[in-house]
Amino acid sequence: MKSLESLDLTQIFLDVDDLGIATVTLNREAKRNALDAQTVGELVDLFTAIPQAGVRAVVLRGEGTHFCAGLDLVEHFKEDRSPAEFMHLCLRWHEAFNKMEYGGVPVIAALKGAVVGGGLELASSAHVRVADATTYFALPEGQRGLFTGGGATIRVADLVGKARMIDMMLTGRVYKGDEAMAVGLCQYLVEDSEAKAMELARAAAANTPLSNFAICSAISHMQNMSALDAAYAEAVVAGIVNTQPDARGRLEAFANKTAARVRPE
Ligand code: 1HE
Repeated sequence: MKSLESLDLTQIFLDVDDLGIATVTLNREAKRNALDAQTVGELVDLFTAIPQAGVRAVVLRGEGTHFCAGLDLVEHFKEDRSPAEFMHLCLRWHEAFNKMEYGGVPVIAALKGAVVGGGLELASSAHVRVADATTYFALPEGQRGLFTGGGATIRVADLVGKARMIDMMLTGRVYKGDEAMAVGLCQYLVEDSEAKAMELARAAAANTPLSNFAICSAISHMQNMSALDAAYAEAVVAGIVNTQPDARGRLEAFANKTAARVRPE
């Protein structure tokens, strides 16, 4: 297991603050943060290391005015890949995104500008998506002579449903603003997506790490199971999480009437 300090990151900038909140920045502004093979490899390394590095939550952002322009189309053109080569590249994308989604550490995506193609596949691997007025979502693969390869058929279809995803891919439909919220592409639409993402990361980081581990891995795993198996797995996970020593103080505070109550804002 590599520590965060020993990672050799050239396309991604990493900053971890005193609260253990990691800001992960796609750092290819000149290429609109398009995902080349090197960046995908760095995402694999980073999200392999994060779950055991004491990180409490992650804010994922892009440098510049766009979150991510998807697959590096110029690299893809120049490499002139064989089917097997591209299949193996897609498996690396899946490795990176699965480590994000199933890693047990909350990942909050701070979105702006283009969240397109593989950029939307990346965003849909985060646990929470925060958009601003500039953010727009699209799957332009159809127009480029391509198909999704980074998990959109699973995660984007989960967010918006099969029919909307097919429409986006066939017709190049672009979603933004209230409509993007309404179809489930983002959960927050705010003026400053980065500030809001950090606020949400701080809120998530205040939970016990074991609760967050369950929330940010078990729910995804359970979606892949039969209802019967998921119910069994839920009971097992709850057996571990709901009896954790870290929760005793929180439960005691509730029993003593000193804990905050759940109220609408
Ligand atoms: C890129 C990429 C890229 C920009 N690969 N280099 N994704 C797409 O189809 C989206 C393609 N990109 C765009 O539509 C636009 O670039 C943006 C809307 C994202 C931004 O527009 P803009 O006007 O701010 O920038 P630009 O002038 O188009 O691009 C600036 C530079 O970024 C330019 O490079 P330069 O060397 O000429 O300065 C662009 O070539 C470069 N650039 N986007 C490579 N995507 C696992 S399968 C996933 C399949 C997919 O993701 S398909 C969807 C691909």
